[in-house]
Amino acid sequence: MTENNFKSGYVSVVGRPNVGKSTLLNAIIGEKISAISSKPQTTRQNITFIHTDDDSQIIFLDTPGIQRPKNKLGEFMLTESKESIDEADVITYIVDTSKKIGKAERSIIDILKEYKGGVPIILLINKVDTIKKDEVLEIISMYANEGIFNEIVPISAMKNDGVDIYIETLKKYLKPGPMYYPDDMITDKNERFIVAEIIREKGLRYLNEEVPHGLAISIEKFKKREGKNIYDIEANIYVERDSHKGILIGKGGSMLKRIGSEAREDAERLLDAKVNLQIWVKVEKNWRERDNLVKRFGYDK
Ligand SMILES: Nc1nc2c(ncn2[C@@H]2O[C@H](COP(=O)(O)OP(=O)(O)OP(=O)(O)O)[C@@H](O)[C@H]2O)c(=O)[nH]1
Ligand SMILES: [Mg+2]
Repeated sequence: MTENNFKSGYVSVVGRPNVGKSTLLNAIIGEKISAISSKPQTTRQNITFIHTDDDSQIIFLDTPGIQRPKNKLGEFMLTESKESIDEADVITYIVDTSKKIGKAERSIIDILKEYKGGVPIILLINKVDTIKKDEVLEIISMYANEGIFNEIVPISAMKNDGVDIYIETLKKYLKPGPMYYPDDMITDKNERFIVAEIIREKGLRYLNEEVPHGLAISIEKFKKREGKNIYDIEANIYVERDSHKGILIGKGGSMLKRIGSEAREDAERLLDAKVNLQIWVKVEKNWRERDNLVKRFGYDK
């Protein structure tokens, strides 16, 4: 492959909350970078995933699920998703296997119609592992009727099924371009960020209702011990209310212990080292409504 045939470009991956955007991108890169959970609104900011092979470099943006904002954090999240669409060379829009185009999906399609200035849009129908083949065909034709998708590809991000077909399809729409990042770089986020997301993900897994959505993680210390393969990490978990603090800590500290020990295991895998993780719980009343706090917790340009 000569330099001239090398292709590259930015690909924005958008969709409703919970359709599997982060699952797909983690699968493509083969590393757990983005948090994944069964609760909506897991991803809160754009995260770059870089996929480099012999003839291309694709720079994917994982984005927050598009929905109407309920607070300042929600406003930031929606801005992130929309900006990623603005910057994209190719848009990837992910939906799940719902048989009807609901209100939430309709509003995203409207946004895409509005933005479509010659930017190709690939539609991915995810989670096809949960339905039958003929149902997949029905869903494909339902979306084809919208008339804005250059390609429609059914996949299962969780089973890594159809993901290679998606990458090959995507390459057809990339233009010749340079290698923007070193070929061994897979994300623009550092280990500190990823560890914070690991902790938040465990919170999303084990806590319910509003509590997990009001978590913010701040890494206070992140240090490798001199001459040893051990990291000392200290984190604060912020909750929005005093009552949430008790829920997060749990009976006799059991909930916090569970979150901490699972987060430590994941962090050890990420860093390939032993991790000593200490977590404190703090309250910042209604921080998601407060501009300065939203920014302080990293939800800022
Ligand atoms: N059955 C099935 N489940 C999937 C698949 N892909 C993702 N999921 C599940 O769907 C849920 C949401 O996945 P995420 O990757 O966090 O979804 P997201 O679109 O990034 O969500 P937000 O960040 O909230 O916008 C998780 O429980 C995943 O395990 C799939 O191909 N099949
Ligand atoms: Mg996500």
